[in-house]
Amino acid sequence: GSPPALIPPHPKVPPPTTVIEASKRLAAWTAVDRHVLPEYKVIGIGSGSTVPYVVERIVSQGLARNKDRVFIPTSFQSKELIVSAQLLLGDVDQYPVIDVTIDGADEVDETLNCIKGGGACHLREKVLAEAADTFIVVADYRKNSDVLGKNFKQGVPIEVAQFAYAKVLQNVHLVGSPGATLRMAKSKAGPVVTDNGNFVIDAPFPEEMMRDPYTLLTRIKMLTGVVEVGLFCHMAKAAYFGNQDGSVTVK
Ligand code: ABF
Repeated sequence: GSPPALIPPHPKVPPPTTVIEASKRLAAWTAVDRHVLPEYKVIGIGSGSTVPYVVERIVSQGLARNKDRVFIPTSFQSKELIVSAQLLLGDVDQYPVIDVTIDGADEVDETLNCIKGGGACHLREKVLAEAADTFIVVADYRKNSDVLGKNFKQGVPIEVAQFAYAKVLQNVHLVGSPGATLRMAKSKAGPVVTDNGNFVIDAPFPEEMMRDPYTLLTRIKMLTGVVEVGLFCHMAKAAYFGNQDGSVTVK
């Protein structure tokens, strides 16, 4: 494809708190300005620490004022975000066709394949990405990569049915990730449980396998007990990365 374009600094983004926060905000604001069109009525809102800036820009652009415009969350966190910004909340079962979904990512490669699920929300995120006419990724510069797994080392997030986790773990080892582990809560009190009541396995794969994420995705998804894989292949239409110098890279 064509080389990533560099957009000049956004004229209206307020001064940064930290460089990373500023770069997240830059990406989010630029994506909202370009992709949340006034005629759009159904907007998917992703999860993670970049997405609050998406909502911030939606509000500051007055895009929340239209009472016909509904916002669909990808997680408990994004539902809270929508509600606290006083946006109209909807669900994907009411609105299975979404105009645009904007979401974060853990890493994005040269052809817009993504690792997602570091926040354990990738099942709903993928449903909303797929339901959207346009799926847009926003992130800071650390997520911009050439090969998945180079920056995000903890592995491919795999959501699994609780009772099946040990068998899936064994099979993920056989697929090529001997280092795969069940994700534990930070408190170490037990496994992380997703919004859907499932567990998450983190599976690092060798670079040669990560160079073909679609094949890897299909192999993992075939394993019985797997609910969804945090590899998003051929889904994103564009990705925006805020840079340290205040510019935005778009791929
Ligand atoms: C969600 O939040 C996830 O798919 C991904 O794990 C994470 C990215 O978060 P952040 O914007 O905080 O980097 O989008």
